[in-house]
Amino acid sequence: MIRAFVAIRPPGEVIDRLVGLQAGAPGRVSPPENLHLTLAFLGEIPTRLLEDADAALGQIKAPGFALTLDGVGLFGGSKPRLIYADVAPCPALTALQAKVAQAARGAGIELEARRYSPHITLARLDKRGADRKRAERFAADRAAFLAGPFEVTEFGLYRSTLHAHGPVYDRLKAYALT
Ligand code: 2AM
Repeated sequence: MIRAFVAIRPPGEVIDRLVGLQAGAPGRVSPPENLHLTLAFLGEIPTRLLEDADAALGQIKAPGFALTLDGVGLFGGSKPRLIYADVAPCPALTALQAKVAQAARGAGIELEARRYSPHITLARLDKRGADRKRAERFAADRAAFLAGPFEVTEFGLYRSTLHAHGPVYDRLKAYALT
């Protein structure tokens, strides 16, 4: 079984901006190599299904597009569990995500039903909500964060390996947007 997801990796200068943005964040900050924008989380799937997903993802025809990161948000309501960099509305991203989801489902992968909410995870928080005050201040103080626009020219299929020190992500495949 392989834990896999499909994602966009921002270019180096945007990663640098995100690393700067993370300074002072509460919780477990994502290391620079883990920063990405998920398009679909495929879950723990057998190798055969991963191969089918790869074939379907390889068939996707979609143009490249410009993406802008805009602001900082929290997921989890009164017990925030995650701090993220938000993504400015981008119809081309929405269209690509729909194609990726369709490809994955077509390959027989069950995706979560919840609505797609594009974000880049900056830090994961204490589950009991202990970081709430700091997280809220952190996000509010950085509401004006802006990075990009940057060109998205490809997306990738990634493996996630869970370790005690956090997940390690490896890109297995890249797909060009043309
Ligand atoms: P997150 O950063 O918001 O947690 C690899 O785990 C990627 O898939 C992460 O970007 C993660 O999003 C995303 N993902 C979406 N649903 C997930 C789930 N149920 N479990 C783990 N990761 C998930």
